[in-house]
Amino acid sequence: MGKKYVTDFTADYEDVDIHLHYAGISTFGGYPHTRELQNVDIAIMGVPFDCGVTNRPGARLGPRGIRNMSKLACIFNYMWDMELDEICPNIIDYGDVGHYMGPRTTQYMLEKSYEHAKKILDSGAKLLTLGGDHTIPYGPVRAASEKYGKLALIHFDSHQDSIPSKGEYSHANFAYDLQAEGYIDPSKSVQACIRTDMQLCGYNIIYANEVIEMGPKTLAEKIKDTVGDMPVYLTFDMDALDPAYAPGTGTPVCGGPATNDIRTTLRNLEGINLVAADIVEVLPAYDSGEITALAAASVGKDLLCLMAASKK
Ligand SMILES: [Mn+2]
Repeated sequence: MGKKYVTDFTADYEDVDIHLHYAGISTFGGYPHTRELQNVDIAIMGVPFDCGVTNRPGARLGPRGIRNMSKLACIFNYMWDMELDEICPNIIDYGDVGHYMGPRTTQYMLEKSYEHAKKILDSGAKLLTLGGDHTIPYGPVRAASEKYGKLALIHFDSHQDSIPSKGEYSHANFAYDLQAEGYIDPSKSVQACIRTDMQLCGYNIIYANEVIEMGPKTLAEKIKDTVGDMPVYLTFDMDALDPAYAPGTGTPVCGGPATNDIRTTLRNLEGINLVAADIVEVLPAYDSGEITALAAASVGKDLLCLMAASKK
């Protein structure tokens, strides 16, 4: 499934698997859509869910928006001196799970995303989940912790998402609930780019102004020092970025870093033991010029490389 570039201009393009952004069925990175999990290195799974939002809806269209920009974002190896497809020859797009509209919508999403994440992780594959709003990490985090033990969380967000749900789930609860349930060790975890104040529950918080002042390489070192060699779950809320770089998101907050600073941070996290990750809160309807979806897809490519780096 290696990527082919257009070098033979006499070829019959319909017969060649040429990696064109605008043609073909839209899977993440152009990877094959299958649920066959034998020998899979990384599976990408969509959770088109946005019934947990407290402000703008529309993140249910996030997986489609991210997939649409991903062939453009995934084609180059810029910043990563690795051939992703050589280290991970079997990357798949698992498709979408947990979509249902009815009285049990949230519960159904929580159950199905957990079930499928568990199948993927138990097969030995790593998992990248595309949200959806920030209610979607429950299933993947629980499944990853059952496979790998207590997790360190790397949480990029402008919000702490640390309000206890008390069983009424929204996109503002997972960081509290999942440490209270014992899946995450907050003392070995980092919340970065924060610019709101919610409940403190033991996480190491690096506020957005500190992120910008210290720069991406220092930020990456601080995060690596905190998570050490623990299995890591990384969750990336697009509103971690400044709204100038990610306008298409549900609850934007001014004062965040640029896309390039965050990509450089991810590049410098090489060495962490990343077992699963997600990207959430892309709202295509509010996204001018597909900036946010492109940034999300680029972060997605970086996360695949970070997963591959931890396999080397
Ligand atoms: Mn947020």
